[in-house]
Amino acid sequence: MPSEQVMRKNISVDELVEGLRRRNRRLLAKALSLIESTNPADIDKSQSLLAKLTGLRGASWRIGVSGIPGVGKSSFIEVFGRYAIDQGRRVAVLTVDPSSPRSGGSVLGDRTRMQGLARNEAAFIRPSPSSGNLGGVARSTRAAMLLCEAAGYDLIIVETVGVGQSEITVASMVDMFLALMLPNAGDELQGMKRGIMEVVDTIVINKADGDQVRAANKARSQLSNTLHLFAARSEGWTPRVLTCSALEQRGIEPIWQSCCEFFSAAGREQIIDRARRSQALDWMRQDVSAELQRLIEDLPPLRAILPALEDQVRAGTMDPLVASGRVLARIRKLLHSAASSPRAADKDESDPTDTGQAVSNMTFGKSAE
Ligand SMILES: Nc1nc2c(ncn2[C@@H]2O[C@H](COP(=O)(O)OP(=O)(O)OP(=O)(O)O)[C@@H](O)[C@H]2O)c(=O)[nH]1
Ligand SMILES: [Mg+2]
Repeated sequence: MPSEQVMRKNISVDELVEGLRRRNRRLLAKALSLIESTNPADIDKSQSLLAKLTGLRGASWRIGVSGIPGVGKSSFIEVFGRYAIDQGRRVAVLTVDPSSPRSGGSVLGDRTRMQGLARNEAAFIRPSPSSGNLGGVARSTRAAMLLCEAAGYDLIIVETVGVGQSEITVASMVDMFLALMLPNAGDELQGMKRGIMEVVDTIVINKADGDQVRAANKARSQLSNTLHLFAARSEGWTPRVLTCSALEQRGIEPIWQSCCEFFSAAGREQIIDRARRSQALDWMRQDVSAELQRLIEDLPPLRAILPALEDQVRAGTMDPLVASGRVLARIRKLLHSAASSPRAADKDESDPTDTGQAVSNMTFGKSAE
């Protein structure tokens, strides 16, 4: 939308920083749009915004909430978030949902399930950016956590749907990870992914109401026994299994107490701080690798050889390792010539015939046809 673009461009980074400091929700929303933007001008601006926020973050809890579709994540966050606000917290809810552009219905579903929070002055709800792969969504969610913290939110909840890689990604960006499960979870232990058991700090069995109470209690003891078989995710913390009903708003207090203990028990502060620093280093490295790959694939000499190599690998006429060897050899050559003389690299870039030649000499697999 052009009007949105123009408006965003007119707001300076300093105004955004000041807006966050003043806890202005409209400017927080603008800052979030800025960091989600892939427009090159916005990227420079969002970098300087993030740079200015370093050191401005207050103490916060970052909690991930995952679970299969329909387990009750949004309903739980609504009740849990309101409980947290009653304890004096300011709550930001972010969602990571890279599977598909979110339909209007889905966002609407979340809003109606988190109505109390959505209307509360002490809460801020931001759905996942509407497009992008998991890497891109995770990148902007990490930055979004920092913006929300700068705007005074001290409980950041990241909701993600528990299918595929997204829950592991979210686990790597929060301090504490909660997995919501259904009362029949105990029966499904066989099928339960090992991955999730290794990243949970607390399992919450939701929908422990009506005729499901007994099943939920049974699942609780089965899961508690199973959890012992896995290494704990967080140093000095033994994962727990609790039950609740988001619908009936029961069982929330013990979950809150468990969080308080997770964050406040002796020695936990240093452990969490260390974990955050190590996460920060991982983010930096991941960000560099992701961008590096894009930059390299965009270089004309690479663009000149990649499609042909990919075609041959797809057709089975070239071994994938031979193809990747060719690509890497070309990258090394480019890096070497760039390091010794930038002009040599330019020359290489402007010589597509050379690459074409190289490709036609590379038909290693042809003889096997
Ligand atoms: N009986 C019962 N139903 C619940 C409970 N919590 C949620 N539900 C219902 O379960 C359905 C799904 O709830 P949501 O909160 O939207 O679940 P979700 O996990 O956020 O779903 P997605 O965002 O689509 O992945 C809704 O119909 C809720 O009313 C609960 O504690 N007990
Ligand atoms: Mg939901």
